[in-house]
Amino acid sequence: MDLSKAGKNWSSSITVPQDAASPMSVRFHAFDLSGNAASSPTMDVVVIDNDPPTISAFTTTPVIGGFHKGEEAIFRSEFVDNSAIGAASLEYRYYGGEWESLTMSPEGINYSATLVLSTDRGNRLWFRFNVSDGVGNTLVTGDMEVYLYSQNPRILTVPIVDVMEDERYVMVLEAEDPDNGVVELQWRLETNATWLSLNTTGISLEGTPADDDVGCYDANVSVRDWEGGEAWLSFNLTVVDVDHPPTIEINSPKDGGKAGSTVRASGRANDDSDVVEWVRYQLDKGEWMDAEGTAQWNFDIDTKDLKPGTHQINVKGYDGNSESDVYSVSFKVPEPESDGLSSMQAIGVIGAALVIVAVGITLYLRRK
Ligand SMILES: [Ca+2]
Ligand SMILES: [Ca+2]
Ligand SMILES: [Ca+2]
Ligand SMILES: [Ca+2]
Repeated sequence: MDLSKAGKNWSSSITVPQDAASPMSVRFHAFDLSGNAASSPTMDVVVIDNDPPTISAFTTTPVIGGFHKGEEAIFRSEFVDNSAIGAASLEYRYYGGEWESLTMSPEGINYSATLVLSTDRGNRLWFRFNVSDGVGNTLVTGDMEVYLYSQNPRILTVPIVDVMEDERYVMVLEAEDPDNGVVELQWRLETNATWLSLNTTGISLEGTPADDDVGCYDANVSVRDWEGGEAWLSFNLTVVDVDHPPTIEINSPKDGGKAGSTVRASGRANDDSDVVEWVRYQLDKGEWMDAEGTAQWNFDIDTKDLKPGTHQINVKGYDGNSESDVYSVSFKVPEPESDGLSSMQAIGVIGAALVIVAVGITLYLRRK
């Protein structure tokens, strides 16, 4: 190309192409008006690369918006440089954290890096690419923010599915969350078992079913991690019927009462299944005998041959399956003679005793 004259100097400018090899060779030629020519030696001019790499595309697996804590995220990117890519890295940070760096490796025309997403550093991740061409030109892309989804908690409890009537049911609830080791999980219970409730302090299901509660129930227990993660445990619960022995009520005689010539005993027998096959009674340690009736029962005791003093009546019932406890009541049979005569006899005995003491004292005094 021609040079143009400015004062004593000749000059020109050229645009060095981005892909120019280095060094570039330069040589000057000069001619005078008579046709004489001269050439300079060839000079080497170093071409310095001042163009940073550029990013032409990037992808992630899973796609942005589908990142889950604890899982791998693969970042792939295509970088272009006018000479060559020297180094590439993925820079990332979590909420409140410092930037960290992961080297990206060539993979075909791309560079890639695999990041295992932290389980316990929050729900947000920022990332960017940092690429250099090896001669000091660097591309740092803008920060990109990604939401990290929480993993679902896992319920560890194996449900207890049977409970006996009148027995305390306690099922301890246990769960773990792969994201958050110590976060407090929120439990919920849905059930048609009115006798069952969620004890949120101890985190357990508790309740005591009664005879009326015998039957089958559905229970759904759920647990949440406050980050959108949730788990369910559904099971059937059966309250098993228990046939309790009957109970006995003794209405008469009153305990400790005085008996006449006949003691009429009566009362009731109650059973959870309303079955009372028999009611039996025993006087003191005698034979067991059948009472009249069952749910309402009675019997008579003739006291004519009983010794004066306290006697005991024992009563028990049977529901075809088990015997009740033995229920007892006592009564008193009085002395046959009147109280007046007994007193007179007592006075006589005391009088005789006084005479003996008086004689004894007299004998004692005479000896002295
Ligand atoms: Ca470059
Ligand atoms: Ca979680
Ligand atoms: Ca029952
Ligand atoms: Ca029963």
